[in-house]
Amino acid sequence: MTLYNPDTIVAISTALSESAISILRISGEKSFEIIQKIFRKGKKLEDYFDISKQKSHTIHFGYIYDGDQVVDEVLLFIYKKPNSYTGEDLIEISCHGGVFVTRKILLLILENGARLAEPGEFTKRAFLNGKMDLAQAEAVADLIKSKTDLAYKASLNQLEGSLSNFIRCAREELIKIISLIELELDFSEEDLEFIKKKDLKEKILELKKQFNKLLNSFIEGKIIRDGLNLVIAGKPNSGKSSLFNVLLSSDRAIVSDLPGTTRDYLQENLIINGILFNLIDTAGLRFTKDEIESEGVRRSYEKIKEADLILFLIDSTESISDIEENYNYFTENFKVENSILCFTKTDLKMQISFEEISAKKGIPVSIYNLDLVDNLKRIMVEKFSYLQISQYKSELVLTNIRHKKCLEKVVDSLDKAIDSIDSGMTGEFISVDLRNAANHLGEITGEFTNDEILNYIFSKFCIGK
Ligand SMILES: Nc1nc2c(ncn2[C@@H]2O[C@H](COP(=O)(O)OP(=O)(O)O)[C@@H](O)[C@H]2O)c(=O)[nH]1
Ligand SMILES: [Mg+2]
Repeated sequence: MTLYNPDTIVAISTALSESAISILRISGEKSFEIIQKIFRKGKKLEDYFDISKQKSHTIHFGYIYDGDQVVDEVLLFIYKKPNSYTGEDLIEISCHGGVFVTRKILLLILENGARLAEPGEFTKRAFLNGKMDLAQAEAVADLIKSKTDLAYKASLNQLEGSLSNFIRCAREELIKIISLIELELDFSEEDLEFIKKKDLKEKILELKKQFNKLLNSFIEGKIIRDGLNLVIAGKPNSGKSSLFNVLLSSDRAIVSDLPGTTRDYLQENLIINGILFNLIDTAGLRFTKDEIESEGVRRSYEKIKEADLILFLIDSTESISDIEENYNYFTENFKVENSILCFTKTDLKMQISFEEISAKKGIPVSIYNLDLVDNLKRIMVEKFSYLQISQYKSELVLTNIRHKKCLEKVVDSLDKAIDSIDSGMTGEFISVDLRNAANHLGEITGEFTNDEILNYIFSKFCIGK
């Protein structure tokens, strides 16, 4: 395996746009040597400054040179191995912001012997040098991408090692059990029993319970990380696009009294009480001969299938028979747990009373009544009350699909071990299943890994991280 690449790598670590400062990062064996060639302490080329003689974690003012031309005034941050983010000799150059200057310095460093870093390559090196485990490295990517306080807290929690510690402890526990079984095998002729089969099974069941609890947190974790898909559905003209706009406080979707205006779906982010909603406005649900609109309707149904929460709208100004028909459609096709029934346009002449609306477990909504809109928002959050920040403290949640897949394999192996115990198999068989479980646990933290897994994980990072 050629996991470790000794090249010296460089990247711009800040966003490339007009900004006050930018930061370039360079890491690897030749970092000091390369920067030595283009950095001077003063305005004269002779103002030589020996980088390798400086202490780690020091900052130095100076100039970047291209030949005998000054390119920029910069600050140099020096980190000596192993005390850097990557564990290698590392320099950060803080230069004036803007695309042009930053690019020019990047080119100079490339010309002097570094190579452009791949996405996530700095963090990959941090992992390979034992600065963090794989679950923590993945948390770095999530932290950068987090859009809400909840997502930020969950990824920070993971970065600080909460998941890793849990996995490590569980794995140690498993290995302890395995060693008892294997010890017994060594003494098999003497017929010694180091652990009773009944106790063994109990210990495995206890571990399995903990893993299942973590697995069950995945849906919550996914919503914390990626947000909650909220689809607004209902017949054309029921007021979907209007509600979408009011919830977002913008005129994002086109509103019209012509049915069938929204032909595709629109998606925008909305954060309420720290919960991220991916709000989706759909084309109406109806049979239509218009080809484009019917494609829109098909996409509406697709979005409804993927939804975590559905706002189903019924126009309360429609005839009572239409309202009943709509209501029946709703009760036959939607589940109470993940939908909210809204009767819209209650500022107009309604064909259904407020009492009947609440008897149908619906809520009144009008885009011209902000109290009703706030009430809807409150109910949207309430549906997911278990996500409220006050309840989410340091409770461990699983947010990463890779971790979920590994844990499922762990539970599967534990089930096999239990089967082996129940059917009276010998210790050899039980220990093989338990070893598999321990290995799958190790995959989460990266104790067992390969190039393919690492490339997959780090390719999703941004360059410069
Ligand atoms: N008075 C009133 N009109 C509304 C309300 N919601 C929507 N409308 C009107 O109903 C028509 C259809 O709305 P639209 O949002 O385009 O419905 P969609 O087809 O479901 O997206 C438009 O003329 C809107 O102005 C409401 O709460 N009150
Ligand atoms: Mg619309």
